[in-house]
Amino acid sequence: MFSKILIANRGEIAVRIIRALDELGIASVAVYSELDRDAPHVARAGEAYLIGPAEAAKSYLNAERILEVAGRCGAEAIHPGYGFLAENAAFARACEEAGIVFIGPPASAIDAMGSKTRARELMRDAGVPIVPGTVEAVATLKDAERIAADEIGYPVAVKAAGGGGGKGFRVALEPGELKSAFEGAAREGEKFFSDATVYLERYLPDPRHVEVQVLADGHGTTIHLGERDCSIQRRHQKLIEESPAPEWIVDEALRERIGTIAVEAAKAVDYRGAGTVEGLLDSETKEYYFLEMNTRVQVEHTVTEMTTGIDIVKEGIRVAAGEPLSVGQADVVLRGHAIECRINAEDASTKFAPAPGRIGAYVEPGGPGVRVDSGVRAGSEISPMYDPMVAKLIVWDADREQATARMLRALAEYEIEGLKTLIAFHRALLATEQWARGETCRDLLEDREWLAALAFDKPPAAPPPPADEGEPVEQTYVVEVSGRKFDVRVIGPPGGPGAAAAGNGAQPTPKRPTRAARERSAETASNGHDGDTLASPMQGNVWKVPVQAGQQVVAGEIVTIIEAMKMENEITAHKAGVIAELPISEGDAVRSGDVLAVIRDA
Ligand code: MV4
Repeated sequence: MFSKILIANRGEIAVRIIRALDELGIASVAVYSELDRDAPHVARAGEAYLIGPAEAAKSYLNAERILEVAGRCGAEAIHPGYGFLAENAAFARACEEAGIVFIGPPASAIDAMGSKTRARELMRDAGVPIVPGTVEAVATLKDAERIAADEIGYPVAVKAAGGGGGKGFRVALEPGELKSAFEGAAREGEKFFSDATVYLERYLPDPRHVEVQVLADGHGTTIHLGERDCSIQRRHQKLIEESPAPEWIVDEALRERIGTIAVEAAKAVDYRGAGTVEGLLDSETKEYYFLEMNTRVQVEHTVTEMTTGIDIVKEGIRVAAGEPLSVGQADVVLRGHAIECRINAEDASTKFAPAPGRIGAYVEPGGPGVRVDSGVRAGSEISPMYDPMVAKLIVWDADREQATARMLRALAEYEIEGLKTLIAFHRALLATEQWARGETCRDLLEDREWLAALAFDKPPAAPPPPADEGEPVEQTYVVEVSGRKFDVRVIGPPGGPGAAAAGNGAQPTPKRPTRAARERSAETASNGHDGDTLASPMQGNVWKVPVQAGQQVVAGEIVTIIEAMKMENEITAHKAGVIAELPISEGDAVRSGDVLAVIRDA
């Protein structure tokens, strides 16, 4: 077994991995960006090293720097978590060349599953059912038109070959829509994956997203841990996941069948470690189709851990160390029902717009059957630079109905001051008939009126400012010596440099936001637009501007799409009129409160 592992990640998953390492008696090494100096994953690890500025490209994606730190501190392996470098085959190879174990599958398996067309071809050859469509790239619109009309039939899905998780996914319900779907998917593929290649699938009307957790070791064992149902998603972002699927959707025989499909899929690419086979289930015909394989530990691995009692992160580490899995297929017994709610810093009432900010008071729920995997604490800043997920709330109970009641109770216990999160959305959704009936809730997630009722009636209270004067306190200063983090304790008067990181030994004092930040948040709170001016509700990058100055718009028409926190956010006209000013163009960086357009009455 390893004696020291570096975690190339941040937030809740870094903390989750460190917990596994603590239990296995393995030393942990955190890496962090300048923005994450005070982050829990840094405090929690045995050692921590600064790897660069806030931008992920210069820190958490900086493979060279991370490998250099691993070499310097003597880590024998790197755990990538999810996101960042987790599915980067070049990084897996670079680890191998540096003599450091990449905790994940072989680079060849990442490559095979990374290309969706290659994956479909491999799966078809292995006898794994794939969604009917092409296994080869479709080069031109003309080809697409012919194949859609003669071989697949409408509606068709156009997907980017480099895609996954819904990026570069467009639907053409009829021939007239194919051109824009084809071009849209290609453009998005180019933008996100530097690959404009697309392929076609039959579009299934209202399938369920059902995925299977697999584990494989280097001793010939590949097993599955049952399914997760992740059908509650919006714009391909999963919001709620459960394991198992509702019993009237997946019965024991179907579980056996899709479990076997998933094991076959993993074996076809010589898989190692923890992975997930994603698929679509037609709930009427019970037909199951392979969609893609995620070659990493996933956000929602937790619900499977709750129903199987198997620690998926630890099993992945064991396998990477060359050990056999600690369980065989016969040891996998599903018990009860688990549900996970993603607690994102988002505002469901404004189309799930990112809502970064600083957390004031913070109390996590507890009690029987409740698990919280979080990467924050009181005073933490949720930055627009990273993923908006602040925590995952997971519950377990004997069945789906009781697990739902327990989740509602836990959501009610959760206190997150100063930040807009999806807690209210989850409470509302889990109380619906649709959820109780196990529906995919796709209509509800787009229902403006239903979501509008979840609006925050007032800006959440700002965190209290720390006391400016008083008794001498013990303060912990974070000091970096040659990039390595040390905590230095100083007894003295409060205030002074580094005082923001001060604590009384346990709870850190929330930082007071800078004046500029307070002013910015006041602007956002005032709704973003007054009169003719449409102001940006968020910080991000202008991705598209489908309108032009001088053009007439109706209220609700898309004025621009801003990319922030990995999400595309449609910003719509707040009133009808003529666009008098349009001071933005594609690629611009905008801050919260910046003017996007001025719309005058026509
Ligand atoms: C599909 C589909 C229908 N037909 N593919 C792909 C990524 C995943 N996030 C959802 N994806 C879908 N792929 C074909 N050929 C419908 C979806 C889909 C979906 C599936 C199950 C449950 C909820 C969904 C929400 C949006 C899209």
